[in-house]
Amino acid sequence: MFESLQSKLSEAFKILRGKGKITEKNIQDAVKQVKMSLLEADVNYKVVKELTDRISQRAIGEKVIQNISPDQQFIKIVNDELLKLFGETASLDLHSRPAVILIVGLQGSGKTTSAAKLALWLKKKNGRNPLLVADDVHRPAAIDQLEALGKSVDIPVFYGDRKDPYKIARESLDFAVKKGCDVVIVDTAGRLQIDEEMMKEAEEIAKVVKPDEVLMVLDSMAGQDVVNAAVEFDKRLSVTGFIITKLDGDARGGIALSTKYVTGKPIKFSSTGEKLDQFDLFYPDRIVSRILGMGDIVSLVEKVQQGLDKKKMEEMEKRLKKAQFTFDDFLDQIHQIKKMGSLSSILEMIPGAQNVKDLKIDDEQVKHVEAIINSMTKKERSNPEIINFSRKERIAKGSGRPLSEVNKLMKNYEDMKKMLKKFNKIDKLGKFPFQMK
Ligand SMILES: Nc1nc2c(ncn2[C@@H]2O[C@H](COP(=O)(O)OP(=O)(O)O)[C@@H](O)[C@H]2O)c(=O)[nH]1
Ligand SMILES: [Mg+2]
Repeated sequence: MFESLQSKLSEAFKILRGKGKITEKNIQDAVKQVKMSLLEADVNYKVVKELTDRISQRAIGEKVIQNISPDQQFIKIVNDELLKLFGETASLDLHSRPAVILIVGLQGSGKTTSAAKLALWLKKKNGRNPLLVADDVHRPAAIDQLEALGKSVDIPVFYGDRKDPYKIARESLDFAVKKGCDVVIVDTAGRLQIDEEMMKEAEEIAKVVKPDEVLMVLDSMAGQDVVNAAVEFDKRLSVTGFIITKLDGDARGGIALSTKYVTGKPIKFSSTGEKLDQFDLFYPDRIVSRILGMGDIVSLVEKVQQGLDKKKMEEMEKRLKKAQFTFDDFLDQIHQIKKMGSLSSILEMIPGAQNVKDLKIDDEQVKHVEAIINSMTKKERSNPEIINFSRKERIAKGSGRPLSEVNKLMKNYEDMKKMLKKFNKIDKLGKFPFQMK
């Protein structure tokens, strides 16, 4: 799957390979190649625009990381942005008893096969007791097809009078209760194209069975108009998610990459073959790693990025031990803490830190603190004790913050320093409390 997209994207990465540094020009070239690759893979143009805008913004804005080459860094960015496009792995909401899943989609997309696969998946992975309902009465073979599939995995199939889709739907619910089935999967008829009659039928069936989930089946090998069909189905039937099929073939990627963005609804399952167990939840990270074929590089960059933060913390630790805590460190520390989450949760782990009041940090505050520190001279930052009243006044003016705020920051700094002195005493007895795990 996605071979052609993968090889085109690797051309984009090559543009940055061997380059000493990332410049705006070579990023633009690489992004342009990414754009072309995606368009050729039949990705919706809106998706392409959004995605490449984000990639180029990040690539231009991001600092070059030591030990990572520009193309590796770029690959990581593309990876992250593709992941964002899919969102989290989504599951099913099957709380009612029996829960009902309506399977809809165009003809040949893989509805009947997917219905059986999903039944097997729910049985095996979730311990559910499914009932399959053959509600495609337009193609006589469709009922037989589902019946055969059900038999092969020992799952009951209901088909009623084989004629009236609404009656079949209604009766299937009673049948499920009688049989002790806790989830009902209804296979419906599809057409080659969107068709009013088909839509009406699906709508009417939905009214009868009141589905918990409406899953539309999408053939990943189909053209882009399938995404438009998805929008239409969603409008009429309130789709809750998609099953993307035939990912074992040479799908171009367009359907997989466009669906979530265009419809706002997640891809929930992927089907990767004709065998009934070739079916699973849709895992965005696996798909992205297939699209990029760069799993190793992505994890390398991740490791280095984590390592960078760790190295910074270790340097900080050394300086703190020597009580060389400056305003530059202060700012750095705030940024690090912000990245890690809430300050209070970190402070809780530090003995004595409960005495430091009012250290809640929000973005606005960080900006103000940053402004104040930036208005200090280099000398002031590394020797805060020289900051007298007139210097404070100058700093307040320069940063556009009130004098009281400058005073408060000085006070916080003093508190933090005092706290560190305490730590250093503790350290003589045991471990330094800022130890990295
Ligand atoms: N290779 C492959 N074939 C599939 C997959 N899903 C369905 N098919 C095949 O696609 C064809 C149409 O499937 P079917 O379930 O009858 O589609 P329906 O018309 O939507 O019900 C059948 O030959 C299936 O075996 C898949 O994930 N991979
Ligand atoms: Mg079918």
